[in-house]
Amino acid sequence: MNVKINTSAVCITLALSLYLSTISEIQILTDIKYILFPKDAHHPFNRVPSISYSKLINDDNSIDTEIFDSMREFGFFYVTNVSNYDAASELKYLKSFFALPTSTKMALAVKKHDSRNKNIYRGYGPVVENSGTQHKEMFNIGPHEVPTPSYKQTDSSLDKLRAISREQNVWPETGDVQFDEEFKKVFRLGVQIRIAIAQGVIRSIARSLKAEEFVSRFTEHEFSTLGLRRYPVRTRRSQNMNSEYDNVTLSELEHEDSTVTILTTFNCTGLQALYKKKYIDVPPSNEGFIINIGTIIEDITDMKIKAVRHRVKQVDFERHSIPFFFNPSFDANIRTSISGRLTAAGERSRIFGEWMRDYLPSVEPNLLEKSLTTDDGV
Ligand SMILES: O=C(O)CCC(=O)C(=O)O
Repeated sequence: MNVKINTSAVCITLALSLYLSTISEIQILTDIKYILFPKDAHHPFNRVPSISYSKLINDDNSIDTEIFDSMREFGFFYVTNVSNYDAASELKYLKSFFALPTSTKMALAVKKHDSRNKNIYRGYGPVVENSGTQHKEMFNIGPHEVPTPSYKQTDSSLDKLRAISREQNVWPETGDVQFDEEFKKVFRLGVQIRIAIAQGVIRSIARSLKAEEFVSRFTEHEFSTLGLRRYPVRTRRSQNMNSEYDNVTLSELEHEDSTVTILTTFNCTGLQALYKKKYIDVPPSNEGFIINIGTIIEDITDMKIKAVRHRVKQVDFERHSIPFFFNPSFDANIRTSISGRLTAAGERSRIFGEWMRDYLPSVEPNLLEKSLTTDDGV
């Protein structure tokens, strides 16, 4: 690669950087950088901010404008310098999990994939061949370690689903006790770190919107899920794996999330986000996290921040990622926005649990048995 460096531009930038960093005028520096290095301007995501973890969880309101502006323009931002977080360790245990024998993984499969198992919502999902634009292996972990609340067949579908939202985790039993314990430790901590980040994000958005009530919609977050993902290299390609938007081959279909996502992509490329009608590569999260919101939150916040449309393009290496979907409480009001307007989700659902009862079957057919989604015949 032939890289040309403009030495005077480098010197001016360094000098300004030293001066400006002392007075925290980083945005001015960024703007000057685009004048000096026009190439950077072609990658708009270079302007997406990295927010310090400690400022976020300690409610330092100096970060609020940066978060809000980035959520409004790009629909995402980064959180970095996360104390107590070791992405390399998560990646190591994620890879070891997916390398386990199929029988060990299938013992943890959700009921949809093995009807002998009890777990319905959290657990293992094998790669489903010929699934078009979706091509991934999964293991889902939630925040609940105590037994799933019991329910009776005569309970309403909503009450049954309320119990499922608190489904107890299943964990691998490999015969190697040390591995099993470490695996649990790493990902239980991973869930806690991401919950703390998500709550910090919600509080920051609430401050920006002057809407303290917004925070109370997330007190329980029972349905939240950490998803370990492995995207294998495809051995075969066909037209139904290609995007209808621009014909790029995908391993995750274009979509918007629903609530709040704390995403780990390690050093893997492949994630793309829609910006000004074009899909653009999102720089990997490396040691930190990528934060975005989904359509329900966009609507509750009266469209003041954006649910970014994104996808994963097929890459020529085995890809790994860990999205954490942080959800409102099962009983949270999703019917009205902060300003009191009726939301799109609210036309059918009063509370988040009701919305999930309709949504899950549409994105994961057969995940929930019929008795969990309808009250017919009860
Ligand atoms: O793997 C990624 O980078 C993104 C995953 C994603 O968009 C999803 O699971 O909803």
